[in-house]
Amino acid sequence: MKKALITGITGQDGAYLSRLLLEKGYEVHGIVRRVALEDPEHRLWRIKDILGKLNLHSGSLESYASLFDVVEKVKPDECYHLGAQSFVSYSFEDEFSTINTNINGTHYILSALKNKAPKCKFYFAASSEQFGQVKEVPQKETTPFHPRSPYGISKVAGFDLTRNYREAYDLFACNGILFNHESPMRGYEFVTRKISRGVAKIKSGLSKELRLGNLDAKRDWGFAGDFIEAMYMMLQQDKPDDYVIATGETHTVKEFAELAFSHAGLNWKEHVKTDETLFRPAEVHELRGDFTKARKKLGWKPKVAFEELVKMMVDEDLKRVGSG
Ligand code: NAP
Ligand code: G4F
Repeated sequence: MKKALITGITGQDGAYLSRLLLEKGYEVHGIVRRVALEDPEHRLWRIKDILGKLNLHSGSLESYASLFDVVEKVKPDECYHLGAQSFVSYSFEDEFSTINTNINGTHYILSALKNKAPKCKFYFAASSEQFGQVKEVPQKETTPFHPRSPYGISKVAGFDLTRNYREAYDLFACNGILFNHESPMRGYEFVTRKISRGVAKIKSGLSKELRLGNLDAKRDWGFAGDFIEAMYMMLQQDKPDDYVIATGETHTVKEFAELAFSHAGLNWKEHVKTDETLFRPAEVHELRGDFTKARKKLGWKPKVAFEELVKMMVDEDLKRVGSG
């Protein structure tokens, strides 16, 4: 039985990926923070129903020793490094901890694998945020990086560390440059979930307005369930490589909000208020990915389209707040 180790197993992608790997017959191990084991009801909610099938180990991305111990104990065949401080906005508020966790965490796990499981295949959760002030539209694997946030900078460093471990130590290390991907399991602070949850609360009378920042930002939004399949596919190839994973379509935050509100029979203009305090010090204005390489080499393509994604998220939140 193959063994997979997932950092960030409690997050959106970790929750989808662990289900996929269990279905494929893997023994699935995950690294979680110690506090999560003490408060499973809240901190493990995304993997609550599969907890009995998972092997969880406590560890932190800030501690080399804790990661080293888990890698030594598990000796995984595949490692998916998804753990990170992933909220771009917060990375401006606490740039030092974001940079520390995201860069050192990636470095620690790579080094532990090199020492204790050098045959393990490694996936790094790189990001379209690395393109930042974009040099071309759409962005592909060869587009130069120009990150616009401490988060983006940390992901460029993780990307380079991953590539360097591949080139210097022959580690089977891949970068998945994933564009925004969403789902009903998305964290509440990200704009899509903030909108779908906001719509559900307004529809059920629990709230009247939704405060948002830059409505003109454009994102290439896909479905997390589709995107995690690409992670798995990258590690099943003969050679390690880097891939852009995206839908190729871009939409503004305003379009997302308009569709989400109208799906619930509401007019977004009556409820959405622009709040200048939610604007970022430096914005990434337009992301659109070209996934041609992934289509040709991995045979991957997205299945869920924008409209379906928005409706899925709103429907799920309406059910959760009890008005669906
Ligand atoms: P997420 O829901 O925010 O999950 C992040 C995970 O990292 C959580 O399990 C979190 O654990 C863990 N983590 C954070 N700090 C940690 C620390 N110090 N020690 C141990 N674990 C820590 O993110 P996601 O959306 O699933 O994304 C997965 C990865 O892909 C992230 O690296 C993200 O940056 C990257 N990415 C995401 C997207 C996207 O659109 N979703 C696009 C490109 C790249 P807790 O539950 O304990 O906080
Ligand atoms: O949903 P967001 O916070 O996602 P962002 O910044 O694009 O980052 C996400 O995708 C990256 C891949 O490109 C990942 F690497 C990263 O980990 C994360 O998953 O914001 C999307 C857009 C931004 O332009 C933001 O300025 O929405 C705009 N926005 C407008 N109002 C808002 C809001 N964002 C948030 N979070 N909250 C608002 O009220």
